[in-house]
Amino acid sequence: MFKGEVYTIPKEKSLDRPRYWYFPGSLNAQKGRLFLRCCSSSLDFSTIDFRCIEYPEYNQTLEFAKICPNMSIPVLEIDDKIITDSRDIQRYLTEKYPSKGDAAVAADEGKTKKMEEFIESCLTWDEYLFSYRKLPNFLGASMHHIRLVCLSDAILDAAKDNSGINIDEDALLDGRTIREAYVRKIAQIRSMIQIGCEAETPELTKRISANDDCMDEIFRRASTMLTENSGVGTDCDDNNDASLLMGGDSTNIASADIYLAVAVIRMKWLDESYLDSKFDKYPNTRLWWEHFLTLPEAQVLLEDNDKRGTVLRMIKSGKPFKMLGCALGIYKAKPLPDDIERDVQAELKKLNEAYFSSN
Ligand SMILES: N[C@@H](CCC(=O)N[C@@H](CS)C(=O)NCC(=O)O)C(=O)O
Repeated sequence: MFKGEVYTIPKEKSLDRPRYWYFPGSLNAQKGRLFLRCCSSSLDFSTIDFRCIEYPEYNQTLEFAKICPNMSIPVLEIDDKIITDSRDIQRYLTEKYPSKGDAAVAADEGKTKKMEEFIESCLTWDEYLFSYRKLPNFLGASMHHIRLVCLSDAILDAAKDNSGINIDEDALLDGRTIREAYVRKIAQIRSMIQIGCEAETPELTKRISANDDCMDEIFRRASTMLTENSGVGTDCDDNNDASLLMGGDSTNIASADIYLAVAVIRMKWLDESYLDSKFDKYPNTRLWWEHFLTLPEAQVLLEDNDKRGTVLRMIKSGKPFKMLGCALGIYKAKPLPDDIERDVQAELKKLNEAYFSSN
């Protein structure tokens, strides 16, 4: 839903060390942290300025929209670039600071093609649909509620006469005006509420089932890659050498491993029996996962997915009060001016049509 971009900024405005905007619970941000963790030694992980934001509040502010017009995470500021999409982050890092695993893949045309195909198939999995349909409904709905409160506060503040901002003329990095960016974002969140939190319609049931087929295809491909690249047999009986998806040195993670790992840990969090059914069907993928977790680089993924840390972060950022406020109807988005509301409705209609016509 939030396809980002790569923006080039004047060299004199570029930072002297990379800055990474993220939140540990975000799957796309987890990917980015792992890409950075696995990069070549010319990019020292310990020198990166990691900005863990208050999510999903801070990313809706105009301050954040100025670096990422979609108001989504992750964002990587590096060299003379601002990169607002995890796929673009992966491509940039693979080109400029390749991990040992990705460098080995790049040296082999056949493997490069296979890895690209694998990543593309991972990207067709609708992580949002999976996650929000599994999350307790009150939790998903309140997170969206928080987004809508922050979005309307931000656009209403910017539209005030004394704000010094012209929402119809001041443009963001992608050329959209502030009004356009906020109208779209509010419509996106309303559409996400319908898709992820409201009663399941027959159309949604079809999407959920297609999404399951998609995950099955990802595991089938992963299993085949393990057999072809690593010699790990599909039934695990013949060879117990743990290995990685692209083969080669089994200590060198490649991007393909990262795409699969973030999806696996998301499934583990939300529906462990679902994950087990995939591991049971493709047993060598279970072996891959067990091996992946032993690698030092994988520890950032475990850190990001630490359950105790997540609960503490939620408490610290006042989420329980906001959720209670949502339930009692006292924490709610301020109404939008008529013209903005009309634009949001029109955009919402377009988004829903596009979502249900694509498959
Ligand atoms: N295509 C983008 C998607 C990024 C995305 O959807 N990020 C989510 C968090 S996982 C987000 O920031 N959503 C907007 C919000 O929560 O307001 C990417 O891969 O980086």
